[in-house]
Amino acid sequence: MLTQAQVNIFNQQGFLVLPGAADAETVAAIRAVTFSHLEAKKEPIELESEVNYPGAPKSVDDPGGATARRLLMAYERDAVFKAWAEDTSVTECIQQLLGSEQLLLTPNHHNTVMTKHPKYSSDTLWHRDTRYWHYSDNCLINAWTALGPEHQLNGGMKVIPGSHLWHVDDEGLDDLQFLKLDYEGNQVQLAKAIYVNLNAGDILLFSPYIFHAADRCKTNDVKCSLVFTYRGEVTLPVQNTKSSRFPDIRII
Ligand SMILES: O=C(O)CCC(=O)C(=O)O
Repeated sequence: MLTQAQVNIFNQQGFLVLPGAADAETVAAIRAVTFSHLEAKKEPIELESEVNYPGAPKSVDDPGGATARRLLMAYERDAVFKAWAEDTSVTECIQQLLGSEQLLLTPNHHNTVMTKHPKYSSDTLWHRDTRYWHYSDNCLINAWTALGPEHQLNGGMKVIPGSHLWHVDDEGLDDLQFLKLDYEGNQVQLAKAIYVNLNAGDILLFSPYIFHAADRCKTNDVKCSLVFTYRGEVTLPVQNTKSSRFPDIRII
């Protein structure tokens, strides 16, 4: 279980790293399935060329156009991913942070192996995940397991600590609800951004309401991370939205 100090960090900063949460054997098993599914192009896959983010190939016919960005439906994809999503050493910590009786995993958001490939990956600009999510509140938690080192050069995660507690003016966001980089009112907050350096097996727990971003991969190795989203019983998906498309899965 987490210490009170860790709970306080999560509540104040909006994120918390659990170093070495997955052991080397677990990471190796998850990586083996990931690379075999990438090799086999096992659907469903989101391609870099589909997202239109800076750095991504413009179309599937361009060089690198078939590069995967995310292996979707990770929980359903393979028993190795499912087992990690259900591992109590992590899920009980998430339940503790949520202060909930139950813990549910949503197959509708993240539920993915996020990949960043050399040459053809993209920049994800500053956003809150909740921009296209529909819940009764924002008390969800993402669990991002690093399957290798993650840092500034290979597209590692950046966060703005404490930004899950801000109010942001509409003028501070562009049409896709990314933080405007040239908006005066965002400068003080953008200056607080940090990279979250991770090693294989570390977990980054973060509020989907925190502003986060990541650059493209500038190294020669594929970076990959397994990502799931959880909620407690009081946080309900709004019916007939993307967040209720598939029923949530009871974990605890
Ligand atoms: O690795 C990235 O590009 C960031 C991914 C991300 O923030 C997201 O999928 O919400």
